[in-house]
This record gives sequence, structure tokens and C-alpha cells, in this order.
Amino acid sequence: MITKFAYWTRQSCFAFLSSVCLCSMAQAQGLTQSFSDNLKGGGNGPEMVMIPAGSFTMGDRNGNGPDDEKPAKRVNLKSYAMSRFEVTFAEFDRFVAAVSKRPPSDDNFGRGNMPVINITWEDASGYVHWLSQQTGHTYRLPTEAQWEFAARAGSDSTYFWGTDVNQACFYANVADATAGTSHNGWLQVSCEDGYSGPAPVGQFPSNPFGVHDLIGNVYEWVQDCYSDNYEVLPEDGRAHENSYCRKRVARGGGWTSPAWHLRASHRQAFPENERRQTLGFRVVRELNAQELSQLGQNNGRGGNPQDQLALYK
Ligand SMILES: [Ca+2]
Ligand SMILES: [Ca+2]
Repeated sequence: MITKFAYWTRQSCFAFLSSVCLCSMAQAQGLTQSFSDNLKGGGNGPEMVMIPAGSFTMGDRNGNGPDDEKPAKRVNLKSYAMSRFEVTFAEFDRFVAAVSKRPPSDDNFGRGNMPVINITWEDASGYVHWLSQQTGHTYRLPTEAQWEFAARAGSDSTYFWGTDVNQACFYANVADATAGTSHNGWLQVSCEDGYSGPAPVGQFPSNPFGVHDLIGNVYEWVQDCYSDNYEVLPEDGRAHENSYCRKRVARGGGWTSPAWHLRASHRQAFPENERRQTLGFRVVRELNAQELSQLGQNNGRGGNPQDQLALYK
């Protein structure tokens, strides 16, 4: 069962063109742009945001990135739902209590609405497995393609807000000037974002898809095995996985990240059992056949996110 959230307002709808389209889609189809599934144990799962179907060029579009972002590749995605925020300590602590796991350390940054940190890829996978059992829906880590599509949010720029890295402090928690001063030797962005460590989720504006903190705050584990190029990347948005997966990918940069790591195409790779105070995750939920059907017959056949919406006009 989906619990409706009447969270969005006309102002938020018209804040960006893409948001206008998303809201139009929701209104035309009687769907909600965001929802939260009920948990069998009581309460609700993470707030989820609908991401429209679409095509995009993934990876190094400008030719100045490292080899592991090449070749830039066209990927077609079906609609999916992504958590509005990074998974918090409150959400993760509920899981570890339910399955009698040891809670991860917060390194004295705080719990509650802070993004969970110090969790392995296996811990994150355990959480989405539990969430699937609790809700009756299929929750997963985002694939790299789903993550990058959501992070770009229809933008062709280096960052979803444009090309000026000095605007990063308005949109993301990064290695800002204060953090750089207190951590000698850090490469930093020359602006002030107000946080020298991780920030509570949702302190910075959402991107045009309504998702917060994809760029910055904490890196986010995704499903894919790391590969040193995109030749092997599926073109339908699935994860690249194999039986000899040595490292998993993390995306988005974090509170220790300089400008280069904040690009939508940037990739990091860590062993599955790595724990870091800069590394957390968010979740996606697959839409079932009925939900995809509501969104239209062309779902997943490509085109810009906005093109799908023309079906409903
Ligand atoms: Ca910061
Ligand atoms: Ca993040």
C-alpha cells in the first residue's frame, strides 16, 4: 500500500521546468510524485520520489574525464522511484534493531537525521533486502545508470546546477573553505556551505527531480561492480555485475570532496567490506507492472524525460 504525501506545492512544482513536467505527470495520471511504503512492523519506509523514464548519455561527455568514465554511452531507463534523501541513521538503526545487528558507529557526528555512515556494501544490501521484506516491494541499491540519471536530472552540465563549481556550497555539502582550513592539506571548493563534517539530510535544495544530496554530503554505494570502462555497461540501465566482483562503485562525492569528485560522472570504487565516515547510500524501488502501465506504454523505450510526458497531454 502506498501512503500519499501531499508535500509538493505549486511553488515547488514550478521551481524548475523538469519539476513542472513531473507534477504534470502526477496530476495527469493520478499518481503521487512521492510516497512512502508501509512497513509490516509498523511505520513507513523512506520517502520515495518518482523518477521519469528517459534516455541520457552516461559518463564523460566532454572528453576530459578519466578512462573509467569512457566511452560515454547512451542508456535507456524505465521509471523508478528513488529515496528523496540518503538513508539516515534513524532508518538504518531500525533495521539493525529488527535483525539484531550491531549498529554502525556515527564517529560522534550524531545519529537520527544524519546520513548513515561506516556501513559496508553488504550492510547496505542487507537493508534493502529487509526493506523489500517489510514492504512487499522490490527495493535495491541504485544502479550506476539510475544514480547518474537522477544526479544529472536532465542537465547537460558538469553539475546539475550548471558549470560554476563555486556555486557548489549552495547545493551541496562539500569540502568547503572551512572544512579545508580545519583539515590541513585538503583540496577544497572556495565557498562556505556551513558544514565541516556530514550534514543532516535535506539541508540543501533538491535537484529538479526532487532528490536531495545526490551530490555531496556522503558518497553513496550503488549496485554495480566496478569496471575500468563503460564498454561492459548494459544499455537498459541494469547494473554491471559479475561473479568475480572485487570492488563496488560509490557515487556523488561527499563532505571531504573537491570539485572534481562532485561531477555527475565521477566514480569511486571500494571493496565490499569497506567502511568509511564519508560513505553511505540511498535506495531505489522498482515500479511494478501496474505502476509502469499507468505511466504509459513507451516507458523505457528512450527519449528525454519530458518526451514521456507528451503522451499525457
Ligand atoms: Ca562542507
Ligand atoms: Ca550524497
